[in-house]
This record gives sequence, structure tokens and C-alpha cells, in this order.
Amino acid sequence: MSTLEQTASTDHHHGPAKGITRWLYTTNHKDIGTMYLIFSLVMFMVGGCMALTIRAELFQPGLQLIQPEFFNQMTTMHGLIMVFGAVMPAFVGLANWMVPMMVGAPDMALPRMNNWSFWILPFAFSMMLMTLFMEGGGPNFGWTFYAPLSTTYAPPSVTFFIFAVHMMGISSIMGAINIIATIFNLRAPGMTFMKMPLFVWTWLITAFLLIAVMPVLAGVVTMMLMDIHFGTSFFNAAGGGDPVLFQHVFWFFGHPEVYIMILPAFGIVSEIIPTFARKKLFGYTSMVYATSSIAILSFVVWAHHMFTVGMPLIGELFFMFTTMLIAVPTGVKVFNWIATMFRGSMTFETPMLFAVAFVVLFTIGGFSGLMLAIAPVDFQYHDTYFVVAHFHYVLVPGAIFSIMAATYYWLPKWTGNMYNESMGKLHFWLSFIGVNITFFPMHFIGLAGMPRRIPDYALQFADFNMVASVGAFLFGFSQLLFIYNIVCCAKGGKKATDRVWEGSHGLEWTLSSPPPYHSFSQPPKVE
Ligand code: HEM
Ligand SMILES: [Cu+2]
Repeated sequence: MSTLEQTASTDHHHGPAKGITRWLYTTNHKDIGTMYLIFSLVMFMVGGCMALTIRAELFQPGLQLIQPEFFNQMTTMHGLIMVFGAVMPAFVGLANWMVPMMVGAPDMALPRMNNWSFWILPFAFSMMLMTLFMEGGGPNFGWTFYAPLSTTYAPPSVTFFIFAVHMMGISSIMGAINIIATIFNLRAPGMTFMKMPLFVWTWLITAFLLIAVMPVLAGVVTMMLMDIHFGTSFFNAAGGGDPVLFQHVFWFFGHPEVYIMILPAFGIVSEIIPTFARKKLFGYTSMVYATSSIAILSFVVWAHHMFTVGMPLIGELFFMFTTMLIAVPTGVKVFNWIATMFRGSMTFETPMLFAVAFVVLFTIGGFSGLMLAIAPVDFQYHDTYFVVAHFHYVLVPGAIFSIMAATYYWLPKWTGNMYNESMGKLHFWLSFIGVNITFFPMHFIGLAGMPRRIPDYALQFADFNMVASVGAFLFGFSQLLFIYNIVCCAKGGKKATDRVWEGSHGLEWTLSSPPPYHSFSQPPKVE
């Protein structure tokens, strides 16, 4: 590896700046990736405290701890922070770290813009969190901010909320452009598209989704702003508008958005399972096509969130069948992961545990999604805890588990040190048990009719709610192990080798652990 030696020997001329300016002005993909990941972890904790506030209130029927108004602000902020502050920035952080290293590039294609993409976020989220201290309180209309709750009946702070959403959108679009530019222009010689690692593929597709739908989100919040301050009536029936229009525009953004939160997870799991099964990924080509099909289909199913608003029968049928169609490429992916593990020499280090749990639990989330997709029965459980169970199964053991799997998988590469494996395993098992205790009972209380987004509930739901709250606290506090393990690993520990995992493959493992400041100063050859 002459490339490597050269990289190492010239590296000290291009080291990081000293002190705080290293982080403020940095254009380095690894520094920016690290900042994204830390930011996301902080947001995960903030959003997690809000979730525990919600579950503490729901531990028993009746009102114990907080006022209904504050409860609404908690559910809203929890959702917004988890989606835009925790899951999305974590994936962008992983992309920043890994995409250049996986395609054999020295850095991202647009490093100066990369700095902006990150630094906008802390401002956006400070602004969003400040709304909680404003007169009238923070956003209280759910993370889907349906009009007229978010317009006519909204607290004054909604204007700040809209500004924060715009900033997040700008950050996402710039990040997406950067990822596309990097993948298109900076691949090592010989790395054709069909030789790219799956994580790179899934992120490429995700970046296109982002560019397509973030302007729709910007549009819908701008329409809200106009309705509130400039006398328009987009969503106001009294002025000739229609609140259902809000839902159409929102979900045309919102459904692809949920795939923005899962496609990179597919990529991560497709990197990890082959490593620990010591086999090549089964069906690489079909994985690429399945991912693209899911991305395309995600644009034609938005109204499955709106079965109950009153649609023509033909519309209900169209959205029902197109939604179910997504199960086909999703099934291809699940099949391929299982086929990769089949007769492999598997070992179960922490990343693999999270990856396998992802496959199993995400599949549960997929099946409950299929149930929801059946229009005539959705009338029963729409807006109940069943929906909450569904999207938490895809988001927590789906998106979040994949992020944790990725963290354990690449942490030795990033820091040069091994994390504590037994603590990692303990973290996994407590999280796995916690997640299921929290969200599985929600299927039942949902089918039994408990509505979502309420601070108090009828007595017959008491037992399962108590179980769910216990699970939530177990899951929440287990995450302290995760943080402790990461901090210890960053500080020191057993040195990691370059190719950390026996079965690992791909360019990132040809670099030293930790990698040089500018990953590949000479492009590696891919044959
Ligand atoms: C096979 C795949 C999937 C199917 C068939 C499916 C189907 C559905 C349907 C029909 C709903 C609307 C339920 C209702 O409001 O009554 C829904 C809600 C939701 N889904 Fe999925 N889904 C799938 C995968 C995903 C994935 C991968 C994610 C995210 C990573 C996700 C996140 C959500 C969220 C956040 C909601 C709730 C939206 C709200 O607040 O109303 N879903 N899903
Ligand atoms: Cu959807």
C-alpha cells in the first residue's frame, strides 16, 4: 500500500488547526462528521428526555405530572427533534465520515459548504427549543403540524418554528448536494457505480429524495406563514382554502421523508451483515434496484396517511395498492439479508447484534405498515397507538439501531481504539428488551382503541401503558452505557488494527485506524 505510506508521511503538514477554530472553520469531512454525530447524540438525549416526560405522564391514567398543554408541546417537540435533530443528522454524519473513505476520495467535494451545512443546525435547533420558553409555549400541534392547528389556532412561536424548519431544510439540501457531488466526481479510478458499497448507493438515492422533497416542506411552511401573517387562505376554508390541502402537501414531503430515515439504514445493515457472516452480500444488484424502486414508489403513496379525510374510492384503492407494492422491494431486501447470513460463519459482535435485531424488528414494523395500508381497516386504527407502534418499530429498532450498529462498527476505525465489547453487548440487550417492552404493547392498546397524542386515557388501557412506560425508562437509561462506551473509546483503550473486523471489505479498511486527516491523498485503484 504505497498510497497509504505516502498519506501517512505527508499528513503532518495538513493537520487540523488548533483550539476551537478547528471545529468552527473546519472543512474536513471527518471533523464535520464527528460534529454531526455529537450533535445528533445530544439531540437524541434531549428528545429522549421529552419522550420520558411523556411516558412518565402516561404511566397512570389521570393527570399527574404535567398540564395537557405542555404534554402537547412535548409530543410535538419530541417528534420534530428525533426526526430532524437525531436521525437525519446522524445519517449525514455517517455519510460525511464514510462516503469519502468508501469511494477513495480525500474529502467531500464541497468542503466549505459542508461547514455551513453543519453549523446551520445548532442555530436552527436552538431557535426551535427556545420556543418552549416563549409566551404561549412551543409548537403544540404534533410533528405533522396539520393546519389549522398550526395556523389559526397556533401559538405565536410558530413563526420561529417556521424559520427553524427553513434552516434545517437549507442544511439538508446543501448536505445532499455535497454527497451527490462527492459520489459523482470523486470516486477512485475503477470504481464504477455498480462497484460502489451499498452504504454509498443508499445515500446517493437518499440525497436525491432530500433534494426532491425538502423544497416541498419549505413550501408548506411558507404557505402557513402566509396564512398567519399575510392574509392568504391556503388552508382556511373561510377564505376559500382547504385544510386537506395542507395534508396533501405535507405528506408529499412526509412519506419520502420516512424513507430518507430508512434507506441509509438499509445501506449500513448491508455493510455489516456480510462482514460478520463472512460472505459476500447476497444479491448486490437486486439490492440496488430494490432501493431505487422503494425511492420511486415513496412518491406515489403519500395519501395512505389520509385514508380517513374523505377520498374518492378510486383514490383509496390507488394509494392502498401502491403502498402494498412497496412491500415487494422491501421483501427483496429482507430476503437478501437473510440469504447473506444463511450458512455464513457468523459471529455476533455488537454491530452484528444490532444489525440482526434491525432485520427482525424492522420486519415487524413493515408488517404493521402493511396492515395500515389496507384502507378499509385503517379506519379502525388510524390515529391510534397502533400507528405509534408501527412507526416506532421502523424508527427505533430500525433507523436508531442501524445508527448504533454503524457507530460500533466504525468507531474503532474513527478513534483507533476498540470499544468495550461486553459493555456494547449489555447495551444491545438492554436496548433490545427495552424497545420491545415499550412498543409491542402499543399494538394492542392501539387495536383496542386508545387514541394517540392524549395526556390521559380510559382505565382499560392502564396496564399496557404502565408496561410501555417501564420499557421506555429501561431503554432510555441504557443509552448512558452507549455514551460511556463511546467516551471511553475516544479517550483510549486497546489499539484497533486497520482492518478492524476479520471479514470486513471495502476501501475504508485499507486506511489506518484512525485514518489520516485527508483520507486518500492519492486515489486508490479499484479493479
Ligand atoms: C413496508 C413498509 C411500510 C408501509 C407499508 C407503511 C405504511 C404506513 C401507513 C399506511 C401509515 C399511516 C397510518 C395511519 O395514519 O393510519 C404509516 C404511518 C407512518 N409510517 Fe409507515 N409504512 C412503512 C414503512 C415505514 C418506514 C420505513 C418508516 C420510517 C422510517 C415509516 C414511518 C412512518 C411514520 C413516522 C408514520 C406516522 C405518521 C403520522 O404521524 O401519522 N413507515 N405507515
Ligand atoms: Cu407514508
